[in-house]
Amino acid sequence: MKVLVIGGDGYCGWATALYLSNRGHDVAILDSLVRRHWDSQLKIETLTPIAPIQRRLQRWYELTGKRIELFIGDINDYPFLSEAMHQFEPEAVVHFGEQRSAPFSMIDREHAVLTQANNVIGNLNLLYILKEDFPDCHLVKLGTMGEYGTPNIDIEEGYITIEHNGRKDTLPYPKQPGSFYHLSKVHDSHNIQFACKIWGLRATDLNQGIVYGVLTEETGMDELLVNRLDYDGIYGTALNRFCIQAAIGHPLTVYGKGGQTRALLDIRDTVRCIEIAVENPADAGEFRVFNQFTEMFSVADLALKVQQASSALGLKVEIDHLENPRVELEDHYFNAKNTKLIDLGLQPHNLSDSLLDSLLNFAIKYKGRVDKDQILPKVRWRR
Ligand code: NAD
Ligand code: USQ
Repeated sequence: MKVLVIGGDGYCGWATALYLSNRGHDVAILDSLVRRHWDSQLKIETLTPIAPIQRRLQRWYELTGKRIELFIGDINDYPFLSEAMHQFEPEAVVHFGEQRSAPFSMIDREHAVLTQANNVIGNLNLLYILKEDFPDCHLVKLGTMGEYGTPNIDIEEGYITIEHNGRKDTLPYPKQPGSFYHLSKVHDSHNIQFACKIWGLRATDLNQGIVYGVLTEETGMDELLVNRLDYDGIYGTALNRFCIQAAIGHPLTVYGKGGQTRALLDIRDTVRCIEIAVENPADAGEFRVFNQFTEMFSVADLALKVQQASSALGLKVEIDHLENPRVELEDHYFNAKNTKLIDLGLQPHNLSDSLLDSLLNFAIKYKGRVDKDQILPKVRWRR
């Protein structure tokens, strides 16, 4: 199939673009490269030295003979988006191209506005170009498990059947997100659902959990194909961050009690989930929602696992409980469903000692690039 990967220079998008290309799909990447720009503005860098996108794609071609077309530009620029879509004529668009850090969105007014404008308007432009000229193209949109928040009941996949005053209906699952970033995803979901209803578009909203790991078969083929791996207090996410902290002997930064439970998945499962969604499109008019994760862990559990795996490698690692910079429950019920992707064939890579071992060794390999000043969290949610 012809698949356009928006945000294909990023962590999930790069791994996905190569994976789909390797599996025989005709892939193009669209990216504004704004993430590289935000990194330099924030004076942060991925742990891994990532090559310029053109160099990455050239290397991919040299190694595999497969071409990935490249469109550099912003989906907020509608004429650019329209031209790229007309040039490539995709059958599916995978949309990763958003500002994805919760702390970034909570820095100040400018960053909250930037996040919501970039994400919500970009996604709305995409809905319009699909409606205008590609009504049959399947939109595969990356949402987040964080849209649901942490309700005291089981989390369903997108919808919940409710009985109220003797009547019954299946309604969108309530959303209680925890940052202006997570809120932008909720706004996107609403806009996509509305567009499917009024224009008959076909869309899959993938409520993805926290992604961990770095190596996929494709990105591990060559140093020039290496993926980004964020460890800083803005873009670094829980488990990846803990492994890099362990590698440099920094105490693991658990926020508060660490009882916060989250849904997680291996990056090798991210790419497979996208393939499953692309190869099994939603029906015309259908707004389909899958919860894209494989396991649930508390933050304290994750820290403990990293501590144990580190000790097996001879690293002595301490766990710190920092004052929580966020506003979130640290003790709560969390039980989310995730059967839809498994029913369609996902075979999860559960978090294992060997994965932790490989991630720790990967972090050790690049530890000389770590800027220790970027480890502690600097953004606070409270006034
Ligand atoms: P990333 O920051 O590594 O990549 C995002 C890419 O999108 C970047 O290359 C950036 O330049 C590009 N981009 C952003 N705005 C754009 C725009 N307006 N036009 C064109 N390109 C634009 O992020 P990631 O970790 O790969 O996340 C990808 C998607 O998956 C995001 O939507 C994120 O919300 C979602 N997600 C990520 C995780 C995770 O743990 N990383 C978990 C759940 C959901
Ligand atoms: N946390 C710590 N210590 C750290 C980092 C995080 O205790 O050093 C805690 C946070 O307080 C939070 C949890 O770990 O309770 C997860 O935080 P995170 O930074 O790993 O992930 P989050 O901010 O939720 O965002 C990440 C991605 C985002 C994606 C989301 C999926 O950046 O794009 O949408 O994971 S989910 O968490 O399911 O919403």
